[in-house]
Amino acid sequence: MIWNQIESSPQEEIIKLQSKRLIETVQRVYSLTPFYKNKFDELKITPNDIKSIDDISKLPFTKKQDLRDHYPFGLFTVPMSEIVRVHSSSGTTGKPTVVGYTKKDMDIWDEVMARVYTMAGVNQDDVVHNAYGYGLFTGGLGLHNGAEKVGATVIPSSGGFTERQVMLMKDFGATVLASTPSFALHIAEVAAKSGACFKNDFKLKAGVFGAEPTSKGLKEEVSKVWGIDYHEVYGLSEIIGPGVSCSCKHSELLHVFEDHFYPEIIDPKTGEALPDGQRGELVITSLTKQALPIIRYKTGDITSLTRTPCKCGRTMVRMESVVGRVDDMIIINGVNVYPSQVEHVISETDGLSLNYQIIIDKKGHLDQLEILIEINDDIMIDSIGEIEKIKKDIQHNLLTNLYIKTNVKLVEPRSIERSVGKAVRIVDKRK
Ligand code: DLL
Repeated sequence: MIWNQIESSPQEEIIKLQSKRLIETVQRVYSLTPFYKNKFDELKITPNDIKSIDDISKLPFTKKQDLRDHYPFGLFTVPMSEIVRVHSSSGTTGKPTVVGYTKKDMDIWDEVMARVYTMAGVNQDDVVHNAYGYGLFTGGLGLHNGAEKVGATVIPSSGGFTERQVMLMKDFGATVLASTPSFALHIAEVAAKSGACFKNDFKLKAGVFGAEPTSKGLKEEVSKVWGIDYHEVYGLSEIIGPGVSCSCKHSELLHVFEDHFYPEIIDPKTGEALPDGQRGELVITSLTKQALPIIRYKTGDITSLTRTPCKCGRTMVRMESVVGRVDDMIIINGVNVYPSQVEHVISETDGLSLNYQIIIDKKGHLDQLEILIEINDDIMIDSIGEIEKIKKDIQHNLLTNLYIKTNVKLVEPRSIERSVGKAVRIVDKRK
C-alpha cells in the first residue's frame, strides 16, 4: 500500500511542484532571515534569479556550523508563539543544533512518517514497539507520531533497559520494532540469553531501523535473528528528523520524499554537483518547512541517487543506504575507510559477531588501527591455534579488501560495552 498518491506521481508533476515550492522557500528565507539575505547578497543573487528547481545550484550551502552560530533559535523564520516543538541533534561536541517546528511542520513530519510506516507494511492492526530514545533526539517522538497517524498501537518504550524491552515486546505482542539497528541486535542478544524462543515468544514481522550507518551484513543479521522484514528509515533533525526517506520491500534503496526534501549529490571538496549513480555528499533543501527552512544543507552523509523505477510503483528518486559520513571517514595512513566497510568485512568472516570497536592511535608518525571484535557465542574454539587462525583471516580480509593493516584483538562475547542509542564504533585517540 502507498500512503499518499503523490508518492507515485509522474516525475514531471513532482518537478513542477518542487519548482513552485523552491521559489516560495527562497522568498521566505530571503525576506525573513538576515543570515540568508547576507549569503544571497554575497553571491549577488536575489529570489528573482530562482525560476525553477534547475536554478538550485545558484543558491548558497548551509552547514551545521551555521546553525550552531545562530544557537539556539536565530534561524527561525516565525515568532516563538508559532513554535510548538523544539528538538536538537545528537551532536557529540559543543552546543547542539536546535531545530523548531510550527503546527504545519508537525503535520508534514507526521505525513512523511506515515508514508514510512505504510512502506513498512504497518497499519492499525500493528503494535509498534518504539525503542528510539524519547527527548530532544528526534528518533523517539518522530517514530511515535507517524505510527499513531497510521492507527497502530504505539508502545513508547524509549531506549535503554534492555531486559524490560524484551519483556514488553513479548507481553504486549509487538509486531514492529523501531530502533537503531545496533540496539535491535542488542535486544535480540539479551532475549536469547534469557532463553526466549524467537519464533514462539515474539510476534515481530517488521522493523523500522535507522539513525546510524549500517552495513549490509548487520542488516541481514538483524533481519535473520528476529525473522523480520528490514526497512531502513533515514533523516536528520536539521531537515525534519526521521522521515526524509525509507526503503520499501523491493530493494535496499530508500525512496526520498522529494516533494518536501530536495536531494542533490555534490563533491564534498569542490561543491560541484555529481550525476546520478555517483557517490558524494548528500545536500538537502527543505521545500515546505515553515519554522526553519533550510537551503542546500550539507548533511555530511555519503550516498548516491538513482531514478530507475521501483516495483512498488513509487516514482520518487531513491538514495543508496548511507555508506558513511564525510567527517566519519577514517583516514589511516592516507587510506580512506568508513566503519561500515570494516563492518562488512567482519560480517563476511566466519566466527565473528558484529559487535566491534575501532581504536585509532598514533605510533611515531604512523596511524595504528586496533579492532576489537567479539567472537561468536556459538562458535566452539578448542585451541589458541584456532583463535589465531580467525584473527589472521580477518586481518588478511581487511588488508586485501580495504588496504588497511590492522591489529585485531578477538574478545569474549558481550565484553564490548553496548549502546542503547547510536553505536559508538570508533575511538580516535589521535584527537
Ligand atoms: O538520527 C534522525 C533519525 C532518527 C533517523 C531515527 C532515523 C531514525 P540526527 O540525530 O540529527 O537525526 O542525526 C542525523 O544520523 O546525518 C546520518 O549521519 C545519521 N543517520 C540517520 N539515519 C541514517 C540511516 C536522526 N538510515 C544523522 N543510515 C544523519 C545511516 C543515518 N545514517
